[in-house]
Amino acid sequence: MAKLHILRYPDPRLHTVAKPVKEVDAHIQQLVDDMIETMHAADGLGLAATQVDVHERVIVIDTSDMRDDPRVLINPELVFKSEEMSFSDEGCLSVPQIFDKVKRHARVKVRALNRAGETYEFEAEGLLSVCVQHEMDHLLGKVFVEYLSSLKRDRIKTKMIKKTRDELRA
Ligand code: GNR
Ligand code: NI
Repeated sequence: MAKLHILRYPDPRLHTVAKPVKEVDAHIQQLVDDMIETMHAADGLGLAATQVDVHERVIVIDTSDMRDDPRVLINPELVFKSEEMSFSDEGCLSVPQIFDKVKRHARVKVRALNRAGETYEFEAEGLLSVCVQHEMDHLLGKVFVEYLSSLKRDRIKTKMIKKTRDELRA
């Protein structure tokens, strides 16, 4: 197991579009295990491979209270999106300490492959639904701040660049 480095916005690599996984082999399973370790160590609810600079369609999500029930979503597709939308506060491990409201489908149904390479489906609402949509955006190269006004986004960009520079100096 290994903890991976998480890219920070505005790193241009966060805008890479991920490719579908061709085969769920030992290499992908190792990536999944490392992503779960990285997500748990960072106290995140989810992590997309894009955030660790791997551009394949792999997501891990753990919204369980005990943080002991990680879901693995390989090549995820939304097979249903509710017309009803809802707003909730989002954050991102690639944009630390920034939280803002984003509008998402209230409910979604997801089809994906698990860590064993088997197809499964689940329905999500609430926080899990938000996380699924947030992580699937990452695989398309999209970060949640792109839903905010350009004024807010520019302020966040400046703040992140400064924060990263200060951390490197310290
Ligand atoms: O840890 C995370 N929390 C979170 C809170 C509200 C909506 C989405 C998220 S996902 C985020 C982890 C992350 O950056 N995943 O890409
Ligand atoms: Ni994120």
